[in-house]
Amino acid sequence: MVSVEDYGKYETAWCPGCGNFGILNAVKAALAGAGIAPHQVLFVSGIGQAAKTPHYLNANVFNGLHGRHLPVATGAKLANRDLVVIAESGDGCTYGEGGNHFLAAVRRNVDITLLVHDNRVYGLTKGQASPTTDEGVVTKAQPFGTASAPFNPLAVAVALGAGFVARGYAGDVDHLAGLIQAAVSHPGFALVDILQPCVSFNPVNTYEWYRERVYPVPDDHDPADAEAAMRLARQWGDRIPLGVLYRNDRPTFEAHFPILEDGPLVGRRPDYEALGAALAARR
Ligand SMILES: Cc1ncc(C[n+]2csc(CCOP(=O)(O)OP(=O)(O)O)c2C)c(N)n1
Ligand code: SF4
Repeated sequence: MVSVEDYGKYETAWCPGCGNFGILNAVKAALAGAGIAPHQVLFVSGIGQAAKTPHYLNANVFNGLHGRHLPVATGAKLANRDLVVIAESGDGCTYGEGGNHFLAAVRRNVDITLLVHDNRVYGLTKGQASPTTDEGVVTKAQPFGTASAPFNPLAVAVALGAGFVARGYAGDVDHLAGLIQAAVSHPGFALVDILQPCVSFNPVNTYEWYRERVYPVPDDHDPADAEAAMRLARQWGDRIPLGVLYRNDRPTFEAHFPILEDGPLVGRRPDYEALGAALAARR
């Protein structure tokens, strides 16, 4: 049996009260609850406060460059599809620096889970506007208010036909753990965008602000209905829906490559003779 303790307990560099703590606890609860042991998981992150999360987990970890977690996670999954691959980073890292990789991952439908700690600011670099900061919000770097309209990751993911699209909240750990478990078990690309209060640099989207607005996706919502999902994805302001907004079962990226059918690439020995012959034929 796998327990939360198997995922370890480490000292963190986060501010007291940061929403990242709730997300870390939800990740551990989700994996332990699903019976997934630490050696079966690979976490891939970029740079930022959120991207430190895998440092605080006893599992396989690749901590790479800002915005480049999704290409690395894709490569790892293609090389070893026996691994549960979880890409985890902030909204800046994922939707800003890694924005094009996000679009490619959704379109490809690689069987990985993407957890985005969406605190709606660049936290590590002290609170500049990120792609999800609302227009007009004043930060130290945007003293006249953020000039761009916000990026809506859920609406974009639904529009591109992502396999699994959900929104969680760091302040509701049990609900979030359930969403993460569902995302990990989905066969295809699964996005969980997680509302995460940043108590140091986001004075707008606080725990209190979210508490007054979040509500569970209605029981009669059909996640196969893309139009209904899009309506929920675009809802923001007074009411913010939490839960699985959209899902479909389109084929994964991996399913397009017959070479992957014979098991993980990491478990196979290259045929050096055939490789040598192929190279020699090109001399
Ligand atoms: C290519 C590149 N650009 C910029 C930076 C500087 N940088 C490091 S962390 C960071 C902000 C991270 O914000 P986010 O991804 O939202 O995560 P958070 O810290 O809020 O969790 C930035 C801009 C960098 N390391 N590499
Ligand atoms: S700056 Fe914000 S995101 Fe970073 S640890 Fe502190 S509260 Fe969390």
